[in-house]
Amino acid sequence: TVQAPAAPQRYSFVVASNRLPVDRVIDPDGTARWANSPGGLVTALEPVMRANNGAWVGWAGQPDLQLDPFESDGISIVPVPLTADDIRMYYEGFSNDTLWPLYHDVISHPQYHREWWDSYVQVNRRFADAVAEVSEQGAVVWVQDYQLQLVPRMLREDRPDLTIGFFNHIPFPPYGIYSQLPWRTQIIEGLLGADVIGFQRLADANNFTRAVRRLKGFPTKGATIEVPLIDESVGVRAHGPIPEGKPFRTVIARHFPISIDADSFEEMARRPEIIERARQIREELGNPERIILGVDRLDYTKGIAHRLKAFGELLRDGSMTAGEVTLVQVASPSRERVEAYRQLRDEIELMVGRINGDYGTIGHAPVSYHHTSYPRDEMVALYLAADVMLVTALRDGMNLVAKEYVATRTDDDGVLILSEFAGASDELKRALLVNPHDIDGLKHAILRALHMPRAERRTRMRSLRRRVFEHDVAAWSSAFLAVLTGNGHAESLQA
Ligand code: GDG
Repeated sequence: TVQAPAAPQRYSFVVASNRLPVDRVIDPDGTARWANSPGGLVTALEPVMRANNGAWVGWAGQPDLQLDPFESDGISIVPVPLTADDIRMYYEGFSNDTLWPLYHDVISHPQYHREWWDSYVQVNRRFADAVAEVSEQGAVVWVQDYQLQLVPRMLREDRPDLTIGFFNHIPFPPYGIYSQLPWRTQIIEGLLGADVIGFQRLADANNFTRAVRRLKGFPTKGATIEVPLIDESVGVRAHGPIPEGKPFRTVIARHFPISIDADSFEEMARRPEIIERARQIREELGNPERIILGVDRLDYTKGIAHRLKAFGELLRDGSMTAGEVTLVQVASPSRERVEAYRQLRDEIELMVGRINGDYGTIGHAPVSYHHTSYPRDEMVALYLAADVMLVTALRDGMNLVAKEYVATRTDDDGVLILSEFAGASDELKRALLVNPHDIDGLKHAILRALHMPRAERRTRMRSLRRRVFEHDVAAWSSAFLAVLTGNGHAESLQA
């Protein structure tokens, strides 16, 4: 006898993101298991998931893996499979080589390929189907990020009963740039399927509403967009008569700056073994007077070359010497199969080699460069060891590294240099704000940070810490979900 497949379990709160918050790890004895990857998003959403019968829909990180839903550390996981071709065209192609550079002000040239777009549509459809299948009647769905921008509309068409939220973790570009995209209208229509569309900065939300006006002509008032109920292009079919006086649904597009689990960073920063490790790091570097730190995925948006240029020139000018100051740069491997990232790696490593070759001594390399991904403990020890944290992004949705550095500084010490092109600069106003394109300005800020008196460091760091602890990632998710359940027709979620 053939057994009918079990009916899928259904959930009242469903999060969808390209990547699941779990990693498949192989133990030494060869058995595979799942480990939760401890990102801020999971930490923030875990309590909401538990209180509301929640599930997470996404890709498990490996090609061609057909998996049934499972539980990992109390989180219900619904895997969506991707083939090797999907990964090449939807993920590495359209997401990371079209949308990523386009949304970051075309720092690198976006590639436009029609077969990548077709794959993006197909995979978004697969995600929408998976979400629809596991969402119970009237559920709240929260779709994450630029890989899944078509999912809100697809879901609204199939499941008008759902309340749908979307959050964009990266910038939304000005219309003059956005309008390059051959599929610009379809993406706007995809997003407008949501009840609430969240962005990092006010400027991102404004760029989006402007694109809506230009491409769809829908009226907008502040954060509110009026989407006509007779317009099927945004996934709305009027069921029954259209209410007189309100022939539209309202979509809210506004900013909800994301944050970190500040308490967990602070807790780690107080552990004696991590404090000891910070001391060791300084010693291993040869006890320089000052340590400057950069921590980034190796990405062209992060402005790593700009910071190396400024640092190299300061050594050349004699403003500091290799023995006095060390720049520790962690560049964690990222998107290594995308050509622009391979070129970037060569460019950065050439610069590091030049600086160390020109200004290093036998005992001191001015740049301590690490193309690797460290465990979280080591990252916190590095933050503690750093007198100056250098964040020089050319464009960045938020930049969590800046907030993590601040959260670990329980000693109210350390100086944050922060690019005004990172979303975090809207909040972290007492950092030394810089324009990373202005190399002289950047050099000036580095010198100012290196020589800043203790009293000024303390006042600035206290103010930064207040902001990060008051607006942590839990505050971010509850703010978003409150607006979402207020605008959709769902009951409010349990906190
Ligand atoms: C996107 C947006 C937005 C990095 N290297 C290691 C490591 N990391 C961790 C950091 C931080 C995270 O990765 C990076 O977050 P960022 O926010 O700095 O940047 P993106 O990866 O580009 O993130 C960004 C974010 O989404 C959230 O919305 O802020 O603007 O681009 O947490 O600590 N962690 C460990 N080892 C490493 O080597 N353990």
